[in-house]
Parts: sequence; structure tokens; C-alpha cells
Amino acid sequence: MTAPHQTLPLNPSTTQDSIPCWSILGAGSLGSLWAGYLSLSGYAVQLLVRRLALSDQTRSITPYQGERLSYPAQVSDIQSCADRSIQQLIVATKAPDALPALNAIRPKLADQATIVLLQNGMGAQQTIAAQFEQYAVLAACITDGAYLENSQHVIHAGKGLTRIGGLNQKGQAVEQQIAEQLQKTALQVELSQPIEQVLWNKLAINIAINGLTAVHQCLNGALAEPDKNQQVLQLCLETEKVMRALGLTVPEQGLFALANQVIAGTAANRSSMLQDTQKGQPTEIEFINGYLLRQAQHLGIDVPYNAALTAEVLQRFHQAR
Ligand code: NAD
Ligand code: KPL
Repeated sequence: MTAPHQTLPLNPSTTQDSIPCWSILGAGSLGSLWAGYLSLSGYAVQLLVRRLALSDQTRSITPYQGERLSYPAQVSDIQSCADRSIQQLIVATKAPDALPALNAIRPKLADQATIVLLQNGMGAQQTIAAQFEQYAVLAACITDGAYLENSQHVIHAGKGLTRIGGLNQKGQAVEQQIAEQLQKTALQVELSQPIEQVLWNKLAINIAINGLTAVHQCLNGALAEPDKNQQVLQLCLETEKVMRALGLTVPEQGLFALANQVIAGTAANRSSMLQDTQKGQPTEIEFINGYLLRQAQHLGIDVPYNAALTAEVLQRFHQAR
């Protein structure tokens, strides 16, 4: 039985006529989190999944430090979605799945569609912005934490910030109104430009932490131990070199100091990459340390620590692919 539906207060400026529909590709942790918050704020939400299960139509969310709420969302498989019907799409797959998932849904996109990418790391966003240039493409950099208690129920475990910005000109033309829509939900959303710098800032931290926690099978806090912290230092120095060569701003206190702050602040966390390895899922390494490696190769910069870490993660955790 479904719990009685409760709604969060609707922003008075939204009217039934003007409420846009959001389609969300990928009903995992983050896709469900965004589906829940958008739906509870009055938006019509369509969750797009690869295979429909009978239980799919019953969805619920535990908002951050809140009570469990059920929310209405139409769950559809991609094939049953009408051609050119999707106006606003959120891509909530892992980075390696984002381009294949979007290619599969391409015929369903309306001519003026907006695509919002939620992936960690970098590379997928840039490829998509180039291959889907006729659409408005935006990227979001997210520090919230969410996980699925079961396939229908999502828990918002860590309150964070979503920074969003257009990746191409069409994306930049609509970024303000997209940010305004998202700001009507319980997510904390800021418009941030240039979004590439924002994505790089998060990427740099993920480069320093995620791969190492996977190879050492440790919590983030263990990276403060001297032997592991030396590896963090080398990864940060390589990242700084590449960021400077690309004309990006390196955080004022230096990446190593910033990475150590995040390690201390998230000491008890299992990083997303550690979790992927423990679930036997492919990791996002190619879009984190692997992305840095590709940029460095392009610039002719040597990044041996990132190269070795990427190779080790691929060799140890991607064998079955
Ligand atoms: P997830 O594995 O929980 O969800 C991804 C979903 O995408 C899965 O349900 C999968 O079945 C689905 N999917 C894959 N290919 C698909 C396709 N072709 N069509 C339809 N669905 C498809 O992952 P997640 O934790 O939600 O993470 C998504 C992205 O957000 C990742 O890049 C992650 O690093 C990033 N992120 C996650 C969090 C978090 O707290 N979960 C926080 C910040 C950033
Ligand atoms: O973003 C993260 C992740 O796990 O992907 C960090 C910042 C490392 C926190 O765990």
C-alpha cells in the first residue's frame, strides 16, 4: 500500500499552466533524489528506466533530516516514450553510461530540448556537449549524498550544494531559468560560471581521494596516514600542473591542503569509488584520474602517479567488463 501523499509547499509563483515537466534518465540514487524533490515541489516528473518493473510506480523519499514521503512520478521505459516529446531531460546515470544512454534516447528529444548532466568527473559532459550541440546542454556539480534503501526509496543522507551552468551557448541561454526551476525545490542550487572551473575543482578532489580509497579499500580518513598522504600529495601536484597549463585557477591554499581538509571532513565516508568496487560495479576512474591523464598527454605533461593509479584501478576492478 502506498503511504498517503504529502507535498512540500509549492512555490506560489508556479502555476499549474506554467509547470514544466522533467524527464529523468536513470532511476538510481541521484535520479531518484531529484525526482523526489522535483515532484514534491509540484513539477511533473517522468522517470525513464531501461526495464520497467511492476513495483516501479510507487516511489518515496526521505528528505534530508526529514520524514519519509511518497511522491508521484510516472515511470516509463525509454521505448514507450513518444518521439520528440522530451523537453527537459536530466541525465542521472554514472559517467560511463551517460553518452550511450543519451544516444539511445536521442529520437525522443524535442527540437529545443534542454539536457542537464549530473555526472561526477569530467569527459562525459564535454563529449555530450559536442555531440548534442543543437540542444541546450548544462552540467551540474553536486555535493549532496544520496543512496537507495531499495529500488523505490531514496535517502538524502548528506545535504550539499548543486552548482549548475551551461556547457554550450544554448545551455548558457537557459541556465538562469533552469536554475530558478531547481531553486523551487528543497535542493540548494546556485548558478555558477564558468561551470568548467567548478567541475575541475571537484574533479581535483576526486582525483586525490577516490582512486586511492579504491586501491587501499579504505575510508577517506585513512588517506591522512603518512604513506597514503604522500600519494595524495603526488596526485595533487600533478593535477595542479595540468590545471595551470590549461589556464585554470588552482585553489588558493593549494590542492593538497584542500584535499586534506576534505579528507578530514569526510573521514568516515566510503568514497563513491570505494562503494562501486565493493558492489562489483565499474568505477568512474576513466572520468576522474583517467581524464587528467588524457589532458596531460595532450599537453605533453608527465603524470606518472595518475597513470599508475588509473591502470591499477582498471586492472583490479574492471576485469569482468
Ligand atoms: P546509480 O548507480 O545509483 O544510478 C545510476 C542509474 O542509471 C542506475 O539506476 C542505472 O540502472 C541507470 N542507467 C544506466 N544506464 C542507463 C540507461 N541507458 N538508461 C536508463 N538508465 C540507465 O548512480 P548515482 O549514485 O545516482 O550516481 C549518478 C551520477 O551522479 C554519478 O556520476 C555519481 O558520481 C554522481 N553523484 C552521485 C552522488 C550520490 O550521492 N549518489 C552525489 C554526487 C554525484
Ligand atoms: O565526492 C566524493 C566521492 O566519494 O565521490 C568525496 C568528496 C571523495 C567524498 O566521499
